[in-house]
Amino acid sequence: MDKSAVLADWIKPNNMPITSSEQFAPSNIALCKYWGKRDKQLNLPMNASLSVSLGHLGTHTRLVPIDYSADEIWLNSDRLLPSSAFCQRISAFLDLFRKPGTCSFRVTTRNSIPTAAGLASSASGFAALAKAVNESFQLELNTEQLSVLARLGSGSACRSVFKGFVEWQMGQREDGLDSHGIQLNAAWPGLCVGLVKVDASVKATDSRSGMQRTVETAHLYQSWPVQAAHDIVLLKEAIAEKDFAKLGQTAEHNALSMHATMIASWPPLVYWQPESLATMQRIWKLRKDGLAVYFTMDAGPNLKLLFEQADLDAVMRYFPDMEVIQPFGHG
Ligand code: 2P0
Repeated sequence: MDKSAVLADWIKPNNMPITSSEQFAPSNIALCKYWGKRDKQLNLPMNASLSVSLGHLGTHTRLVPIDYSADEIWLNSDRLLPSSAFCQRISAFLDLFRKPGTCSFRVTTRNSIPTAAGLASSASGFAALAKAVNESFQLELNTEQLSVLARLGSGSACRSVFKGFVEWQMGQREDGLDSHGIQLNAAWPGLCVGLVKVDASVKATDSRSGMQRTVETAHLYQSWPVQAAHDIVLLKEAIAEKDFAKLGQTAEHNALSMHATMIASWPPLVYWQPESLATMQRIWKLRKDGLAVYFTMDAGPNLKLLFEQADLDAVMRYFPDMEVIQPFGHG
């Protein structure tokens, strides 16, 4: 099934943008990762995932209908070449909603994520764009439908439509209408996410092709959906019980298990740099010495530390350059 068929009921005939729109969506960090698709067209996942949204850090997107024959796309004050991969992805997404040749847009995208943090922005970017399209075309979609829309742009974007803790339910339907984020009714004031930059350069293998290679070549991958399903249960228990050790341990174990499947791919996918491993070893030593700090990692060499506000000063002593985010505010 293709994306247009999924959206057929939501898009009116002779669809035209009515207004401009400016929208924001937060970045998110997965505590149980999305890795592997059962449908590449629709970004339908092999497993459910669970994330925390990063408050005011994310993407602001402004969508303005224009008279020119091509889209004009800006990223952090730079106008991008229409042939760039970024522009092509955005224009292809907009093509889902407009009749060919009927309208173009100026899309202005500004990331409030510190560029040095090494955080991916496609999740917040497509979530903000989905919200802007919804307003501009007056589609009047509810939040779960918006999450479906965002997923069609980038899988993890379906979680960035929401604040706080978000579960991406994998769903069963072929059209994916049941595969979207839902917000958990829970908050954790004082929870801290520390961004430890190891290397901010563009990674060699993007997530999209990395996860495809893992699914196709890693025998170890067979155990991944089973572990992820179990980890979601543990994380929800940890959140309900405010059991930080359980949360940190489950998130770290989940991230390392995902990386194990990547390493077991062929050709091997190793996103770590020597400094990534050195940082992990420091964290394990700090934990052995009694400091409750854990980490998670995505498809790159940087680490995201998890700890509570009571330990903020202690963790900062060991990682003075770290950027700290408190998704739920102070404890
Ligand atoms: C996650 N990642 O759950 C995982 C962990 C990377 C590692 O979601 O192909 O950019 O657009 O659906 O969403 C990155 O994957 O991939 C990702 P597409 P996406 O955060």
